Amino acid sequence: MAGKLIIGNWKMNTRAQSAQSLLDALLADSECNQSWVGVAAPSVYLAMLAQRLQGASLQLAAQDVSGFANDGAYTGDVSAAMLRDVGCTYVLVGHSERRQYFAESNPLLLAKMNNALAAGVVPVLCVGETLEQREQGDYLQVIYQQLSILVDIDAGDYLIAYEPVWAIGTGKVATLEQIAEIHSAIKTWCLQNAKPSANIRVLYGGSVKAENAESILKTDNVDGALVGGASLDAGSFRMICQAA
Ligand code: G2H
Repeated sequence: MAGKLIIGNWKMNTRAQSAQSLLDALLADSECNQSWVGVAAPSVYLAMLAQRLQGASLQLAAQDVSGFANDGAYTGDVSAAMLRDVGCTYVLVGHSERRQYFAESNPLLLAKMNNALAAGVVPVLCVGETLEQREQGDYLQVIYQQLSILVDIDAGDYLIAYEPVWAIGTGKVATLEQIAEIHSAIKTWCLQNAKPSANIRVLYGGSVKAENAESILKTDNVDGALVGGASLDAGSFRMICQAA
């Protein structure tokens, strides 16, 4: 069933061989080889995987993009134009692991969003609170502060992913009430503050698995899922896609 978007985030996993095998398994599966399914692969493998995706419905995504120029002296960076060049449809921006380990903050993330939009790659802005922030009760303010960069985006099609940091790779999943509350709050905030207010889509991420995908995807205002660990197993990912 179309309508929900499922993006697998392989993070820093796979090797050339296993990435190709995993992609081949997804391509051979009609639940996964759909236009509303994507995989965010390590950047070093994107071009190789793009070759295999020719003529397929499955979409290619990147996990990060440069906030600098499209070309130039930025050693190690990969530009939005390069991602577009190899056929990426989506790029994750501001995943909590980037915020935590690479100190990515709003000004850089705004530049990344704008670069992706200008290159024709749809950015997926990831937001979410830590356990400490949730326990302190100010989690909505944390999320609004992360969303605030959207005020400076004039136009373009982007997605938002709500990923509570305490639920990422931990096996802890936010309750359906918690997910519904935050997704609704994000959409309300966007309608009131962001310019491209039409059709804001919010994905949920954080220990999404075959067992919980259906209930999460049926929750109000959940427009899809960003799937980490479970996307590395074709069988599990298939069941999540099936629930979409
Ligand atoms: C959150 C998610 C995918 P996991 O990072 O982005 O990972 O499903 O392993 O919690």
